[in-house]
Amino acid sequence: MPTPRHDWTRDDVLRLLDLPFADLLQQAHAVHREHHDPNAVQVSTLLSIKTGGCPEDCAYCPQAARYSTGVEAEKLMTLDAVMAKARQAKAAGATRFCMGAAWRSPKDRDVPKVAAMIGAVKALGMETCATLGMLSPPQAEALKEAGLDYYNHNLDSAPEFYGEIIQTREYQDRLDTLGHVRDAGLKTCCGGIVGMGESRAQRAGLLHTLATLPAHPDSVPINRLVRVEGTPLAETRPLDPFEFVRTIAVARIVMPASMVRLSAGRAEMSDELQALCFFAGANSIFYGEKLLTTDNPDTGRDQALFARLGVHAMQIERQSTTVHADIVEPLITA
Ligand code: SAM
Ligand code: DTB
Ligand code: SF4
Repeated sequence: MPTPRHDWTRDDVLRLLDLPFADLLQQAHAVHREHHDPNAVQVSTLLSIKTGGCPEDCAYCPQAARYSTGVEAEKLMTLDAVMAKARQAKAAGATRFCMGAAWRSPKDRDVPKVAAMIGAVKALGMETCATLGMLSPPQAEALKEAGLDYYNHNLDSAPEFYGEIIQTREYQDRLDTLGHVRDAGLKTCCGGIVGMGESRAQRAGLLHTLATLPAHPDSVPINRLVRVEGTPLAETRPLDPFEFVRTIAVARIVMPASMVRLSAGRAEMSDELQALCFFAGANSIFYGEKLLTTDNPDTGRDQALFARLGVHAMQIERQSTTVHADIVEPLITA
């Protein structure tokens, strides 16, 4: 298997996005087959452990306190409540449980509480992921110590488009947190959102930044903007679905060994569009009726889609500290 390149130029990435659709998909699918089982999809369930009331101004986000979106601010969930949701997710066939909090960054006093959740979810035999905002190096280390496998922290957009979307923290803050996460030995989950009104060149800018990080993210979530009423992006013109598929395909080509996650926005996608995304190289999804606060397809629809496509859920096999996600089994019916 060829070693992934880290020297992509922005022009290389834009040239890929500009290819005729069939040429791009053929290339992306060939890369996909070279590095992954094309019929296996990793399945994670998300839970919002701390919802709403966020001080940040991310223009897409229903959880920002400053927008009237109908999302009420809640306290951090209890360990028992989180465990009940994790058990449910496991029974439904998810192998990774991802806990999200509407924080700019966690307070030090919150870290032991989240660490307890991570330890308990891990003890169920699931992989763990968290997305809690910016982390200091000691916070990243404490989460690793608790048994965290992945940390999700997105770049969200190209550097030059970022200022149109978020003003309460800098692009560099995100790069710094990703560095702390890598230094702590955590796996990185890092991607962005498309369909926020950016240009194709700006989508190339996002993909180029991701593909030239010091290490390719282990997991690359590509979110299609979920337009939430009350947010500044509520009326944004929906992205051409083919442009979304192109973004997935180029992510696959430039980060060939990474998992590419067909992330937010699936509730509004047809089965055919999702199948095209899998063909283009997407090999993980969020599974379960809710993302954090917005809808995701129900589990029955996903199980039926997997069956129709002959797709299997990736299972995890634990050997000491190394996790191999290479055994495939059918998605378990709840
Ligand atoms: N507060 C933490 C942070 O921002 O890092 C963690 C949770 S935050 C909701 C995680 C990610 O969800 C964001 O970086 C963004 O990429 C994605 N997201 C939030 N709202 C979205 C929306 N309306 N559509 C698509 N993706 C969204
Ligand atoms: C990611 O890239 N997408 C997920 C996860 N990481 C945390 C979140 C999507 C959130 C969509 C809006 C919501 O449900 O609130
Ligand atoms: Fe807060 Fe995260 Fe939403 Fe931004 S994306 S407003 S940081 S919850």
